Amino acid sequence: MVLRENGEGVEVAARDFPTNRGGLCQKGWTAADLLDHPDRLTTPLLRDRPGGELRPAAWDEALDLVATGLRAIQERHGRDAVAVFGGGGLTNEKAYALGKFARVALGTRHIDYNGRWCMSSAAAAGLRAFGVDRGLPFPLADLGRADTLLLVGANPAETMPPLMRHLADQRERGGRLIVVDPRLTATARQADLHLQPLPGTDLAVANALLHIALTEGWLDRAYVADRTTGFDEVRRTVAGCWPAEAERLSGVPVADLEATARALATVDRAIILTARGAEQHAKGVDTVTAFINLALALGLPGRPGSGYGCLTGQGNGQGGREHGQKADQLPGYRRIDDPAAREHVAGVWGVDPAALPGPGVPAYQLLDSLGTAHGPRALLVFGSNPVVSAPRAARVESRLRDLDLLVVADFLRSETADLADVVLPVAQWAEEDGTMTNLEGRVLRRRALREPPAGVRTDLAVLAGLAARLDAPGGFPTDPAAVFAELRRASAGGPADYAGVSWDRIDADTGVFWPCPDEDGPDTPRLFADRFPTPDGRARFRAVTHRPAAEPVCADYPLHFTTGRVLAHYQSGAQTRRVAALRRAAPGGFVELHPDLAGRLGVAEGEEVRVVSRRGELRAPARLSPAIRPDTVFAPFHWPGAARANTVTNDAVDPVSGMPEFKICAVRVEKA
Ligand SMILES: Nc1nc2c(c(=O)[nH]1)N[C@H]1C(S)=C(S)[C@@H](COP(=O)(O)OP(=O)(O)OC[C@H]3O[C@@H](n4cnc5c(=O)[nH]c(N)nc54)[C@H](O)[C@@H]3O)O[C@H]1N2
Ligand SMILES: Nc1nc2c(c(=O)[nH]1)N[C@H]1C(S)=C(S)[C@@H](COP(=O)(O)OP(=O)(O)OC[C@H]3O[C@@H](n4cnc5c(=O)[nH]c(N)nc54)[C@H](O)[C@@H]3O)O[C@H]1N2
Ligand SMILES: [Mo]
Repeated sequence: MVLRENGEGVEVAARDFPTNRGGLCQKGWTAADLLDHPDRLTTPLLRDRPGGELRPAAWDEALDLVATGLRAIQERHGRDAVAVFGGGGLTNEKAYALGKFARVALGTRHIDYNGRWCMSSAAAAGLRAFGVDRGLPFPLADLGRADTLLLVGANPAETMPPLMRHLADQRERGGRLIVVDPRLTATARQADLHLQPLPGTDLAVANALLHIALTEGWLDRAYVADRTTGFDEVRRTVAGCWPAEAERLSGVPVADLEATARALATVDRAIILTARGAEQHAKGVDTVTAFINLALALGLPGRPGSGYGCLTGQGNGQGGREHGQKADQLPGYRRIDDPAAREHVAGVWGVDPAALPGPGVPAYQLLDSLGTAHGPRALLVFGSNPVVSAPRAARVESRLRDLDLLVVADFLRSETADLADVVLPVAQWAEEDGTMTNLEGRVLRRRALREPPAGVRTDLAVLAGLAARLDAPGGFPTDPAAVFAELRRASAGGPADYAGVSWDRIDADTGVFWPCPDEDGPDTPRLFADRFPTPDGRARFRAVTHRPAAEPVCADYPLHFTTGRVLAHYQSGAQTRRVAALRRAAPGGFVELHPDLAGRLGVAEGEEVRVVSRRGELRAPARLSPAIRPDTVFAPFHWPGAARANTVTNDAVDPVSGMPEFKICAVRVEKA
C-alpha cells in the first residue's frame, strides 16, 4: 500500500507487488479515513475511581500513574501479577519491544496475544510436522500455477480479495479449485467443486481423502521413504477411516471425496491451504495435521509449485508470531524454555538469563484468570479488542472489570478501551516506520508518511516511557530502525532468522524472505526443497483421528453455530465500524440461516432472532440464505453489544495450541 497526499488529505493506493498484484480490498482503500477521524484519540484518558468517567490527562500524569500502579501491584502480589496482551497487527519492531518489555521491564511470564485466536493451530501443526512455522513455505504466486488448489475453511473472496487474482490466474491456466466450507461462500461459488461439511468435521474429511489415496495407490512412495518419518502409524490409522464414515459425519458425499482425492493426487502441482474455518476448533491442530499428512503422503511439500500452507490473517500475522509476544517464545521463534535461547537473547538484552521469566499461559487461559485469586491484577493491552473478539466474551469482559488496573494503548476508543483505567493514544500505521512479515515469510517495509497528530505517541515511545519509570534494564529505543537492528541480533541463529535482513535490502528488492542469516547471503523464498528443518531433516507424519466438537448439539441446543467475517468489516470492527462507507456496506450484525430452517422456526427475512447458547445470547436480524447448511447458523463477529457473536461462542480450546473453538458450538434459534 502507498499513501499519497492528494491536496485534501491522504489517499491510499495499491502498490504493484507480486503478492497483491496491484489489488487492494475495500478496507484498504478506506483505511486513511481513520487517520483524521473525529474519534481519533489525541490525549491520554484516566479514570479517577472505579465506575467514574474517563477524563483527559497529560502524558506524564498518565504514565506516572501506570508505572506506580504496576509497581504497587507487583510489590504486593509478585511479578506475575501484571500481564501483557499484544496483537498480530503490530509491526515486527513493536511485537519485539512488547515481548522484551514484558520479560525485562515487568519481569512477568504473562504475555500472550490475539494471534492465539488466529494463527496458533496452524503454527503448532506446522512446527510439529515441518520443524518450522511459516504460513506459506513458497511464494504466493505459486497458487496461480497449481493444477489443483484445495481451500479448507478459507473465504479469501471476502477476507483476502487481493489473493483472488492468483485464483483467477489458476483458473485461466485450466487449474481446478476445490473449496471446503459449510457455506456456499463467494469463494466457493468460484470453485469447480464445493464440499459442504458440517462444521468441525474437516479432520474426518482429510483422513478419508488419505484413505482413498492409499487405496488407489496414489502414495508417493519414494518421497515418503526418503523425506518423512512416522508414516506406518498414519497408514494403519487411516486404513480404518472409511469414506462412507466420513460422509456420515460430514455430509460430504463419497463421490465428492473421491473426486477431491483424485484431483489432488493425479496432477503435477497441487496445493492444500487451510484457514480459520478448519483451524479455530478444539481439534484445530490435529485437523491441520491431517491435511499435512495428506500433503506429505502425496509428496507435495518441497515439490516446486506444490505444498501445504495456511493463509495468515492480520496485517502482521506472520511476523507478529515470531518475535516474542507469544507466551512461550523469545525472538527469532525461539523457545523461552530452551537454555541456549535464553542465554543468547539475555545476552542481546544485557540481562542475566536466570532473570528471564519462564513460559506464560495461552491467551484464553490468561484472560479467564484476570482478577481472580490466582490471576494477574493488571493488564496492558496493545493492539487487540478482546471485549468483542475473545470467545465467551461476557466472561472475559467480567474478568477485565475485576482488574485493579487495565491499561489500553489504542488510537480509537475500542470497547476494551471503554473499560480501561488508563487509555494511551498511539500512532497509526501511516505515522510510523517499521516492518511487517507477510504470509510468505517475506519481510516488508511500512513507511511513515506523516507525523502523528499532536498529543499522540508511538507504541515504542509508550513502552520506553514506562520502562524508564520502572528503571528497567536493557534499552528501549523509540526509533524503529534501532529496534529492528536489535531484533536482527536477537533473532540470529533462531528458526526465524532476520540477521541478514536490513531495511536497505528490503527496499532494494520486493522484500526479503526469512530465514536470512547473512547480509551478503541469500534469503529463502522456498523452504523444504531438499530437507526439513527438523533434527533428522525429515518431515514428521503423525496419526490423528476425528473427535466430536467440544459441545455437541442436544435437544435444548439443536443447531450448530459458526462464525466468521464479512468483506466490509475488519475483526472486532473497532476500526471499520467507524468508516461511513463500510457502515453503509454492512450496517450491523446478522444471523445467516437456511430458508428451510427459518420456515420451521417461523422466521421471516429481516426479522430479529435470538441465538442462544449455554454462555449467552445474541440478537440480530435473520438473513435467509440457501447457501448455508440447514443444520447450521452463521454470524459474523464484528459487532459489540446485542449482536456480539462471541457472547455465544464456546471457550473450549485446543490442548496443544490454545486456539478457542470459535467455529462451532451448540445453539438454539428463537424469534426475538
Ligand atoms: N473482510 C475481512 N477480511 C479479513 C479479516 C476481517 O475481519 N474482515 N480478518 C483477517 C484475519 S485476522 C483473518 S484470521 C483472516 C481469516 O480469513 P478466513 O479464514 O477466510 O475467514 P473466516 O470468515 O473466519 O472463515 C472462513 C470460512 O470458514 C468457514 N467455516 C466455518 N466453520 C467451518 C468448519 O468447521 N470447517 C470449514 N472447512 N469451514 C468452516 C466459514 O463459513 C467461512 O466462510 O481474514 C483476514 N481478512
Ligand atoms: N467468533 C469469532 N471470534 C473471533 C474470530 C472468529 O473467526 N470468530 N477470529 C479471531 C481472529 S482470527 C482474530 S485475529 C481476532 C482479532 O480480534 P482483535 O484482537 O480484537 O483485533 P482488532 O479488532 O484488529 O483489534 C485491534 C485493536 O487494536 C487497535 N490497533 C490497531 N493497530 C494498533 C497498533 O499498532 N497499536 C496499538 N496499540 N493498537 C492498535 C485497533 O484500533 C483495535 O482497537 O478475533 C478473533 N475472534
Ligand atoms: Mo486472525
